Amino acid sequence: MSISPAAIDSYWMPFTANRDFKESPRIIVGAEGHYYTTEDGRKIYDAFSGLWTSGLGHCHPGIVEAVQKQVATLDYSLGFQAGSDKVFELAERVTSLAPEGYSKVFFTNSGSESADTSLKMALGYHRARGEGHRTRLIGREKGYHGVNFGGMSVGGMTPNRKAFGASLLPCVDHLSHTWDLEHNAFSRGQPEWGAHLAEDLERLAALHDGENIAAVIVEPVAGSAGILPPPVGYLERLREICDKYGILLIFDEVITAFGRIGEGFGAQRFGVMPDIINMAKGLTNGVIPMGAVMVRDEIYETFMQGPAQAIELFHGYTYSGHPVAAAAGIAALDAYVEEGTFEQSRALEGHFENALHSLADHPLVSDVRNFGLMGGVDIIARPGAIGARGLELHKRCFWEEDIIVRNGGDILQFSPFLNSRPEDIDMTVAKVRKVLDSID
Ligand code: PXG
Ligand code: PLP
Repeated sequence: MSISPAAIDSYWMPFTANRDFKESPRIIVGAEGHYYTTEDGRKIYDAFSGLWTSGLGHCHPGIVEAVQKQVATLDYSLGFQAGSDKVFELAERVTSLAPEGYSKVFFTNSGSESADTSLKMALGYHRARGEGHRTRLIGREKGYHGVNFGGMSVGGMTPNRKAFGASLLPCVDHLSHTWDLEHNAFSRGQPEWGAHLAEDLERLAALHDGENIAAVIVEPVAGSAGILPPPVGYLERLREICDKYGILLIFDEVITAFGRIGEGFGAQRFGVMPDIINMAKGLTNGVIPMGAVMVRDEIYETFMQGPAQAIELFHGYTYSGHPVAAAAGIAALDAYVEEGTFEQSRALEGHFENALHSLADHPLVSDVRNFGLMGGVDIIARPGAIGARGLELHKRCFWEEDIIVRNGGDILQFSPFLNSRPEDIDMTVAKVRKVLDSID
């Protein structure tokens, strides 16, 4: 059954070139394992594992069963002054994957909500400590923290900000990004050059006074901006400077948590412990929307003041801790442990890195970057038509090669399943090369 033109026309799609899409709609109607099914009955290999979401594969039987059971048992429960059994269980399971010292989790419905929640927690924490003057928030150029006003303001992707400039939060500043073709082109994993870029925080501390800064938020590996791994020593240095000035460090791990870089959290992979960790996506394997913010114990304890009947944090969402999402989360976390998913991911890294860097010799490729199972390949833009070649590549991969390859403008992004087979990664890269060879 095909979708009517009126239906296609009715939907305002997110982060999509709507008019271009509606000329040749790419409609997905089913999924199983590593494949989508399209409306015209084709099986499409998903080289982006959802939208960084579905590392275990689609329609994972354990998660499907847990969701089906939960929705028939407790479809919804209010989460304010009451809560479902499942959300408490999930909170404990999330903290059990975390390094020591993070024992409290707050639930949201997305990465964007996690970003805004974490910023509010940072401001509230300082106020509770009698340091309400710490109002400044620091993000980073090329950072992505979702699309709500807080996350957009600390974010550093120009197209996401420019139309809304006048309404961005005040009291925000940005560290410089770490991408540098002159020193770091075609780096494998973490670039050797660039730890000194963390000193930019010293500059901002001098400018605003470190005592006025509440928090610094960064992605351990920048994702949306095109996969920018941190230079060796960079995150360690950020942590040191934050400690020096009493600034909270927030890691936005919406992409990097749950095995994408071979550990439960990127903090563990890098051995750098932030004060707050944001997550979403892999928390439920993408099956039901859910995000979370996990904090160091001291942050939670600082809020636990005043009369016992008083609400400590005036923040929450109608769907915070939704029982069906929580059931999906528990089943996803079970699967990660039972199937050894993080270890599978780690074991695949070397193969993925070599496969991706095999594209480096292509005349249309200007940079290749990777860390864990995150990969970015820069395609040289068509003169005067930024993004056109990237979008055409995505479309031709879909129509001609039966594969989903995500483009962010002219950057191709790769997010293989955590349990991919090496030959599927080779197949992905071979198909991309084939399309690159024939694109103008
Ligand atoms: N923080 C980070 C680090 C993210 O990667 C968000 C926040 C926002 O999450 P929600 O759930 O509100 O979308 C993200 C989301 C891409 C791409 O192509 C990445 C994201 C979303 C859409 C596309 O890399 N990341
Ligand atoms: N707008 C209105 C009018 C509401 O009543 C609510 C929640 O009750 C919201 C927005 C916030 O919705 P949510 O809690 O789903 O984020």
